[in-house]
Order: sequence, then structure tokens, then C-alpha cells
Amino acid sequence: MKNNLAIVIPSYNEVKNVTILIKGIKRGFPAAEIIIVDDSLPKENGKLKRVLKNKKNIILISRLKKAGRGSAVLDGFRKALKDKNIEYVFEMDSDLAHDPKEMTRFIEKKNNGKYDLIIGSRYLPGGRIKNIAANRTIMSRVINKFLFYWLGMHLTDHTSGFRLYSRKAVKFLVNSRIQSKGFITLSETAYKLYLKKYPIGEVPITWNYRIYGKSNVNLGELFNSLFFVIKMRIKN
Ligand SMILES: Nc1nc2c(ncn2[C@@H]2O[C@H](COP(=O)(O)OP(=O)(O)O)[C@@H](O)[C@H]2O)c(=O)[nH]1
Ligand SMILES: [Mg+2]
Repeated sequence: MKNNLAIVIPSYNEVKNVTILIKGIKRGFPAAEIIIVDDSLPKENGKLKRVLKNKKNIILISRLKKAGRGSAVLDGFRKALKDKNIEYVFEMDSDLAHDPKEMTRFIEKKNNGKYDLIIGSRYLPGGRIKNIAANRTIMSRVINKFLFYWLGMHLTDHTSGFRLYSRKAVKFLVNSRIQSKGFITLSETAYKLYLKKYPIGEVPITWNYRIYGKSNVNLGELFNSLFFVIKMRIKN
């Protein structure tokens, strides 16, 4: 049978994490097409290239400039669509926040309900957050509650980067003129799909704080993102 699964992974200075992550993916999904969209500068990107050399079913897109998690994933989506056999497209972080063992839960839900997007939620009953400072969890929860009411889209986790899309949804998104570039693209893409009435579901996930490397979120991007989603609803 032809492989019908692609996994898009944005990365920025994550050589060590990516090395571990792809091993985990290959254990469960040996034939999946893994598309890594890396924005590291040439030196770090070179290290990643060496690690991935001669590995099967891995495509590395090297952008060599930090251009945002959201835009990286969209470039990965475009690449996934080039393969006509791909029907399921995952996106997941490269920093081991998301456990590839949980991917089957998404696939089962999608197959049972004809969803176009399944979001891995930290806040659904059964979902968990491990090893992170309480203040960040509280901030994330507050933002998600706000988005729940402001966008009127009743999801528990709008900004989770562990997701499964149908081919149809991916095709729609790459042609949707997405305006944002960073992590808030997660909210923008979900909202675009919601407005067009694509069925969206959630499954609980366990989210892990990174052990290696450092987080890219900062207060500046956080505020810009909040303004962005406020404007996004007003425009629609
Ligand atoms: N390609 C690319 N990936 C990014 C960028 N910013 C963040 N990432 C990746 O997106 C994922 C989530 O970012 P992270 O810094 O862990 O955010 P946090 O989990 O909210 O602390 C990680 O896998 C990062 O490597 C970017 O500008 N470009
Ligand atoms: Mg992270």
C-alpha cells in the first residue's frame, strides 16, 4: 500500500530534539513522509543536514532565516500536497513537546467522524501539561478561554501545534492567504476552517516542556498575536 501520511515539523535550532523525534516517529510510522521545515542559520542547519543525510522518507526544507512557525508549516503543507498519495497531514513541534505515540488517537478520531481537523488539546479532560512553570500554563489557559469566547469557536485548545488535517483542509489553507507568520497562525488556520464549516474535533494530549534547547515565545510576539486575533474576528 502507498504511504498516505505526511508529518510537517517546524524547527529552529532543534538538532538534538529532531534526532530523537524522528526515531520515535519511525518506530510507529516507518513509511510516513517526514517534512522538516528548518529556519536555523547555516551553521545549525548544516548540523541538521548531517543528521538527516541518508535517512529514508525525510524531506528537509532549509529556509535559513527565522520566518515564523506558522509560515514554516504552510511551506511544509505545500510540499506535502505535491505527493498525490498523501491524505493525512500532521503538524507537530520538533522540541519533543508532542509524543508521536499519541498520533494513532488522532487518526482513529478522524476516521470515525469525518473530521477535517483534529486538534491535540492540553485542556480537554484527559489532557496534561508536564514540566512547565505554572505561570505559563495559566497564561496559556487564559488566552485559550479568551479565544473560546471572542472567536465563538468552541475549542478548548486553539494554540496547540499538534494537529491532524485532511488533504482537503491543507489544500484550502495553502490557498487561503494566511496573514500571520508565528505561533498564532494556529489560531488563524483553525478559524479559517471553522468559518468555512470544516468539521473540527479535539483529542486529549500530554504536552511536555522541552528538555533541550530553548523556547521561542516572547512577550512581544504574544501581544502582537493577541491584537491579531482581536482584529481577525472584527474583519470577519
Ligand atoms: N521553522 C521554524 N520553526 C519555529 C520557529 N519558531 C519556533 N519554531 C518551532 O516551533 C515549535 C514551537 O516553538 P517553541 O519555541 O517550542 O514554543 P513553545 O513550545 O511555545 O515554547 C518548536 O518546534 C520550534 O523549533 C520559526 O520561526 N521557524
Ligand atoms: Mg515548545
